[in-house]
Amino acid sequence: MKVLTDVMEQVIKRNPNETEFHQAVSEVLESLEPVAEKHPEWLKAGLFSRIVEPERQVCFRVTWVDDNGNVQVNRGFRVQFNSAIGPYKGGLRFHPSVNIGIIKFLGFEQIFKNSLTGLPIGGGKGGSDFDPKGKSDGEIMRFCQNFMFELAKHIGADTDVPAGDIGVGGREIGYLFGMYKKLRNEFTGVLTGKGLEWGGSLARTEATGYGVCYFMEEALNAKGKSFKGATVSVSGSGNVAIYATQKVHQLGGKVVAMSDSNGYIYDPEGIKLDTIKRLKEVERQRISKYVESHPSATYTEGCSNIWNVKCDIALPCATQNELDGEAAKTLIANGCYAVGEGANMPSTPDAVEQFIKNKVVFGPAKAANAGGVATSALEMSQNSMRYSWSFEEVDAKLKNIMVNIYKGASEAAKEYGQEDNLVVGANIAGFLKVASAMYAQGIL
Ligand code: NDP
Ligand code: 2IT
Repeated sequence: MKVLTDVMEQVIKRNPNETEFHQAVSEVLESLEPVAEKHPEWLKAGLFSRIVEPERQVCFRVTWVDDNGNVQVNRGFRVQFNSAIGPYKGGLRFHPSVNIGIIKFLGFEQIFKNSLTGLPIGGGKGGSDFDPKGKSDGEIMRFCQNFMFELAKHIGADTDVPAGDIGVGGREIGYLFGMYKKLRNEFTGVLTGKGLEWGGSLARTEATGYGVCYFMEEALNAKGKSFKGATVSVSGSGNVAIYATQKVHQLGGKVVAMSDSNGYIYDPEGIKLDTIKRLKEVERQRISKYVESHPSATYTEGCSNIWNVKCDIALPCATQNELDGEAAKTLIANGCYAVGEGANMPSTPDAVEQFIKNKVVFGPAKAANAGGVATSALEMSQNSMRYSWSFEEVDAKLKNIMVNIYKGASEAAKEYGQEDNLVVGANIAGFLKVASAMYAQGIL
């Protein structure tokens, strides 16, 4: 459709070199063709050109002093993409690869993901090109404090509520929260993923990984399949990968491969998660160390080779574009029949095409990994009530949300003539609510 092609051209022209952002927008706009045809009033209201432009983006200098007394300079970002259905909500990523294009792709995806949860949260994302690897606790703390010094001017419990993402976990959220509280002299739910003693929600740590499995179990059940007895590969070994692996094991599957950015381990007897948790959550070590205590396992250099391992179900839980068309073909040739995206946009467009064409049960990131942010929204509710729910209560709500996301995406896919295509279904279902809200609120 000409209007959507024009929007895409404008996005490329206006945001040169932001390839990940182009990729994310292009996929969504393609899915929205039938919606645009059905809603001429949205076209007239310029809704499609508006939704691809962030409401606000801030970029700032973060200066800090390392343990050797050297001054270090990093760049901080917060993109406040869309607030039609609630305060901006989305994680902070600390990784040397971070730039404005990456934060914008993540923020854009977040709009639709957050809408799919059914909870009142808008879309945003932030982060820094700061590399936490090899830094002391003191360096991490000083960086977080200086980052928050600036970020505090732009966020708030009813304005914008950041959380974790790659390189930002409980430790970082603690330092960020402490500094926000000191600067504002107020104790509010301005961040999620907080510690349990100071406003955090039970099950938030587990939520993204568990949610991916709840979503995929529902999608698999619809095809007469399940995790029970399945062999599973999970890329990454961070927050999402660890708790996805835990839930796969609880559901009766066996995870045989995990990775980090250096390489992957293969343990045909099933990965021993206690070892991974010790190495990654406590010692902050490389995954190669796993083989030292598990002789049944092997380590292979190069993280993308994990997709050569034969598996029934693949859960990419590391980072964007980690699974390309060739890897998708290899997985399919080896009998893989389901893929659930724990990471944001881990499959390249070629890979997604392979999965859809070959009828692989494919859970796209926006839908499959929405459990993390959904539970963040539950943390916000608990903070507002000054009350907390039990683990079982939060977990039950999370499961219910994931089942509903599956239903919403699969129904939208069917309604728009693309049965079983959850990519199209999730994009449409996520978009409809935000679009109606933007339309109702006028030309802004
Ligand atoms: P963590 O920092 O806890 O873990 C990230 C993992 O991915 C690590 O194993 C890391 O390896 C690996 N990784 C990171 N970057 C790369 C890279 N460029 N190449 C290869 N491997 C890489 O992050 P999370 O587990 O929180 O996040 C993982 C993914 O899930 C991200 O895409 C994130 O956006 C997404 N996500 C996270 C949510 C959350 O609640 N945390 C919610 C929804 C999505 P290494 O240690 O070697 O760097
Ligand atoms: O990508 C994501 O959804 C997250 N990193 C979690 C965001 C959140 O606000 O919990």
